[in-house]
Amino acid sequence: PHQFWQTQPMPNINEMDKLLPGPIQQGVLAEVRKDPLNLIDKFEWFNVDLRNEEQAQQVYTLLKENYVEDDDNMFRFDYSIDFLRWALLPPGQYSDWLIGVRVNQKLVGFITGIPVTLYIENEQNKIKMTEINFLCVHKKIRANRLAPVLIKEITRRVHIKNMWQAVYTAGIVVPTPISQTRYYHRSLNAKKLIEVGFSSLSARQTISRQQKLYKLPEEPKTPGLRPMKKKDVAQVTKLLNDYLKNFKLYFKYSEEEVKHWFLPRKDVISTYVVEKEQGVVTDFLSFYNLPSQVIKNPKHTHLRAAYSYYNVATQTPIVQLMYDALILAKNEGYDVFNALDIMDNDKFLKELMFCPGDGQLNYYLYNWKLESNMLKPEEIGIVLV
Ligand code: EN5
Repeated sequence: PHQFWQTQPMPNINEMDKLLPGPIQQGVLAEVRKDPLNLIDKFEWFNVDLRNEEQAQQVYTLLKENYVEDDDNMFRFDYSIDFLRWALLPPGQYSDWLIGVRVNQKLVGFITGIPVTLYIENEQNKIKMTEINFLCVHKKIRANRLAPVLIKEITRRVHIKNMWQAVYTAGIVVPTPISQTRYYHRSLNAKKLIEVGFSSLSARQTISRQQKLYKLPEEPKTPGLRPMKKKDVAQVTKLLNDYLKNFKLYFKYSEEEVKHWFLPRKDVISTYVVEKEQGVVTDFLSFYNLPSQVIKNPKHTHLRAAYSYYNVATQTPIVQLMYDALILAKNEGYDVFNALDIMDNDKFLKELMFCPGDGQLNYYLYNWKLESNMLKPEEIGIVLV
């Protein structure tokens, strides 16, 4: 098992305590291979330009048909092109960190990195690294062991930039997670969730009882709640960075980055701030739009899901703020609101009637040994999209 991961600088479950906290291997820039890894016949590397319409379309289609599914293969993520541009073209992005593999011009493999500054366990460990995402191999060539090659190639391109760590998440367990978190779901459209098989009715339940149970008011309750604008960037940056210091794993955001990650983009990211008195922002909430394709259903093709992103409550009670998030998401047409049990989410999940899902999300650090081998979900302060 794990033929590939055994060869990588990852803490091994059995020998965890022999390692010192910090980097597992010391990187040497001069030793980094200068040319791309070899690919088998007809396969070729290609740097994806997501600003190019045709290339964006190719990535979109590869992911739509071959990316992550739930355990029962009923739903598959359907990231939109605008979403991919948001997720993969942040400030400081490198043009050779969006890596494709083609066969006769057809895209069959993909992996991405974006630059991040991550704080690990304490303020001394501030590390510039990459956040890896969207590893995808076309279903028809899964036997070729292309995934390890994609991982090694992006690792090489990250090393060339003198960076030696990475952060990533996965639904599956490989050596070795630093935290295991769970998805929670809040029904917004009970009838549709049942029709597509996302939720099921227990013996004593009926659709109309569920609809009643999950009913929401028409308008949010918090006075001064409004969509975030450019003028809020400085205050949101401060609120966000101050809040994130409470966790053992968090990014530090520049104002440039907050502009990119939080300013509302239609059907991609929604951010609402609370402006209590004239000009003073005290709280904000945010969620991103990630629909899933419903794989086999006569009536519905898509499930519209909002995913909780970062929420900071300094004046408004967190339960009230997130209740408003549910109302806003419902009004924007979402069927379900999803959140992980990370950060302070535990403080609102039960009360707002989220239910645990059947999916886990494992967090990983590449080439880093933590002081405490495992972090609790509530110690995690980062959300990967
Ligand atoms: C990339 N860096 O499994 C990593 N979703 O619970 C991506 N379950 O939607 C990794 N199976 O439980 C992503 N409904 C890993 C997640 C992959 C997708 C996934 C799970 C998360 C999910 C749903 C549907 C299950 C369908 C059958 C689920 C039950 C809860 C229900 C919600 C509404 C109210 C009643 C209860």
